[in-house]
Amino acid sequence: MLECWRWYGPLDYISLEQVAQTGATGIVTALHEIPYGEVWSLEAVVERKALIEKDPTLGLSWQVVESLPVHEHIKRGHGDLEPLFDNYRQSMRNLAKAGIRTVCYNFMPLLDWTRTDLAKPLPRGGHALHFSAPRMAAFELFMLGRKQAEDDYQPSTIKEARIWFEGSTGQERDELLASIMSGLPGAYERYDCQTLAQALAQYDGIDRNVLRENYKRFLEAIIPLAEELDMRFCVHPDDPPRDILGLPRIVSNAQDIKWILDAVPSRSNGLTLCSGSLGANPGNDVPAIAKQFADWVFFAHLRNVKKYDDGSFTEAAHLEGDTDMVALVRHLLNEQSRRVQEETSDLIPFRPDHGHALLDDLSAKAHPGYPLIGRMRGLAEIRGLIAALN
Ligand code: DNO
Repeated sequence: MLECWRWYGPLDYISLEQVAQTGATGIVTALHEIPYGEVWSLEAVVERKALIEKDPTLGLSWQVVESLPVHEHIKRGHGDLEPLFDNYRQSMRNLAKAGIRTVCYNFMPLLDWTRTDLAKPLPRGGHALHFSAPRMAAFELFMLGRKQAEDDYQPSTIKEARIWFEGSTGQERDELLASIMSGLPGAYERYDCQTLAQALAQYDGIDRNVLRENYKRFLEAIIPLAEELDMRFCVHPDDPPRDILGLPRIVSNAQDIKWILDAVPSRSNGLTLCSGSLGANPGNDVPAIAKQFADWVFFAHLRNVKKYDDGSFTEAAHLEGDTDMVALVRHLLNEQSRRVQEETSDLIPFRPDHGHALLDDLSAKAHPGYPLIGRMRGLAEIRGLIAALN
């Protein structure tokens, strides 16, 4: 498997020189500054690649695009989609021309990963990302005024939510909103309560079946070209893997994954195995999912979560938490050897996904969830695990 590192490009607080010292060699990045729906020009792609590969002593290369974002209109099936599909396909051609062939994307309506707390103190020091069901309920019910959210939470969670809300300061509510919004990377619209309510209203009438139709239309528009260009598209699971804010989520479990692979069967239509996203749903056995879909895993995000009964979860250290990381990595390594024997395929790229903020991370700037030292710890642990299993 190929050790990779997510780097946010020139927007990142972490330099390529620092990335090189973690030991990773593959860079996972995107042209985050380009608004959703616009073409990634060949010049811009080539320029970013040259920047990554500028200093050969660092030994870095751009291996995976994360993400080539899918415009909201495509997810909603709104308006004339052909120009958006054309732009997407043009970006694909430009990436392929530059030799970048693995592309991660997601099909989550409106939001990307969602947390309520970006700096939950850990018992022995350091911070983790955290999702609190009561805080999310407080946000939905009392800040956003989404009445139907009452059906999505246990009564005890709603009670806790009310207590928190009534005792919270304006600043705490602002922080909650900012945390919930911070999963959206790059050039995007960030919502406040009012604009989020408006954006949610645009999803009225879009249930999971409609969203699936829209997703299938997207796959049909891009996968034939991906085949032609020998590209691997790998959908990222929903995070958390369940409906949120009343929005349907359709990439949350094994049945969903199967539906996607069957919707447009192709060697170019595959999966980003994100253990942390899938692992937040108690119904998901992540190593079993990895085993079931092993030959469709084109990219892996490795991290762990600790779940609580009310639906809350905390990001755990990479080898701690509820997912058996040893079993999971074993399945991926088995698949890796199968590919090497049968297909002479490339190594499966993986990255340590997220990390705790530890030591000097606590005083350094980083994108939420993406500190230097915590992620390096995660990578080092997984590297050790791989060496032991090999
Ligand atoms: C979170 C990431 C996601 C991922 C996108 C892919 O840390 O794994 O934001 O990049 O969902 O489209």
